[in-house]
Amino acid sequence: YHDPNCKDNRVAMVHLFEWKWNDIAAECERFLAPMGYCGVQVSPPNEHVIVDGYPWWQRYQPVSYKLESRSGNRQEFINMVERCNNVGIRIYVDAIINHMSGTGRSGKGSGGSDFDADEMHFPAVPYTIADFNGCGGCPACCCINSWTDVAQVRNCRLLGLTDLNQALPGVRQKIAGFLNDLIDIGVAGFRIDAGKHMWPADLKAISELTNDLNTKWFPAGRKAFFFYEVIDLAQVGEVRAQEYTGIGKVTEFRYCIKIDDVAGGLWGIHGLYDPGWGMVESTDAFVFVDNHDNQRGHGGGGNVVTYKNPRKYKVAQAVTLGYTYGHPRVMSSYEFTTDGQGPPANGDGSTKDVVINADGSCGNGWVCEHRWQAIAGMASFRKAVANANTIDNQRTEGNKVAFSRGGRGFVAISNEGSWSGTFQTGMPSGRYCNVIRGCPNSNGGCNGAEPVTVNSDGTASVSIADWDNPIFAIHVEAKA
Ligand code: ARE
Ligand code: CA
Repeated sequence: YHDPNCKDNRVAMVHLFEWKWNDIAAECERFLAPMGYCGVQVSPPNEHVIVDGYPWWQRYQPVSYKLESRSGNRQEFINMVERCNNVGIRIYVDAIINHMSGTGRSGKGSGGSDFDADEMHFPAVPYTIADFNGCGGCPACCCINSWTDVAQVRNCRLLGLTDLNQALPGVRQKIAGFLNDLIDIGVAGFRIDAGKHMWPADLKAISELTNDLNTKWFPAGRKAFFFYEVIDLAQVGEVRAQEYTGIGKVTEFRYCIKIDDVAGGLWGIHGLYDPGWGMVESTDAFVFVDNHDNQRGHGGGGNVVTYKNPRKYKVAQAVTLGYTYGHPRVMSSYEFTTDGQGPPANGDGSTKDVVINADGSCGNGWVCEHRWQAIAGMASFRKAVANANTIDNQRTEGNKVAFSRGGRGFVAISNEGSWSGTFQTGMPSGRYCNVIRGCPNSNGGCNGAEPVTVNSDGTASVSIADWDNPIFAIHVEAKA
């Protein structure tokens, strides 16, 4: 359950937040596979409520486990999983299994199913009131109003969302049935939403009911990857991220705060992983610079760097993808000005297509951070160094840092203007492309910059001069 099931040495995951299945399928083939990404976290694929104005968060209120959502229908989902797996890109589903829709909602979901949340009536699963937690032991609102009362956090309603009782065998079976449908289609794993709000023993029982991965793309006997969304900011009395490390990896939200600091002051890179603050060990940590919640002030927001600050964001991503701590996910956003704003939409509320401009950037309001050359280049770097778990030749000078990764890659980042000189890269001699500028091209050169020569003693002359892209990175899989 800890293994992301990547193809070859691929590592980086990208969250294509609110993308449609057809667009994701195309992106796997045209960009993610060649750039060395491992996989995609997709938005919740199941039927959800429809809220006026179509905010993105309507998809976090399930109506059923039918694969009919704003991103597309079941057949489109199946096609995406096939096309992505066929080029070695994995699909991870954002699974909402803590709850169904919020109270006060009823009518029809995105797949046309009837529901009535106040009656806890979700006939398309089916769930009835008996499948939900009652309000015993909860505050009068039946909701969570203390984040440090563990039983309340797990048994009462998060944001007023009707709370399933995962201790019941029937509920476990239905959730596992949903996960197994996705596994059989070919997904590689799950982000378990609101993991903090479910008991680890119940989650363990559910994961043990899941099938092995589809042998069309995975070796026999492989299990799905599980990573749990648990916001642990080390408050006294809060649920601890470590409660989940036995059943999968766990989101490390303290990393978002750390990386924001480090990207501003690179001298702090030694403290990126801070066990004294209770951060989980590297092999258990699922890390990201920002996520779909905290980039807009939801879910433990504040003090995170986002696409709105591009230079610092690239530095943060370069450290995240270049360093060794945790399993990394890259956020891919759409432009927004208000927190609830949904994805770019047509007049009828349907999600706009992702269009790709001639220069490789995205149009129609999609930000596509994962396509920024600095970030995509570092995704390819992470693949090249995947089996080199050491940091060598680290050199920190003021607000600048350089290090190599076991002879497979070398990175230098400057946060204080240009930095040039002779560096020990630890790499085999040869001609390499600075992947922050561009990839190798078919003429034996590099796009965007001249090749870099590493001498037989491992030294190279390195120069960082572009204020907006203050990073230099070479690796053994991008030779000129
Ligand atoms: C919406 C409305 C609410 C309304 C509700 C029900 O905004 O006003 O009450 O619907 O009708 C997302 C949005 C929510 C949205 C919800 C359902 O963020 O705004 O509610 O969808 O549509 C806690 C949880 C953590 C959770 C965050 C948001 O622990 O699991 O809150 N994050 C996940 C997802 C979210 C999603 C949900 C869960 C629900 O990533 O996108 O919500 O499926 C401290 C605590 C944290 C706490 C945090 C809240 O830091 O330690 O535990 O996070 O505060 O700020
Ligand atoms: Ca719960």
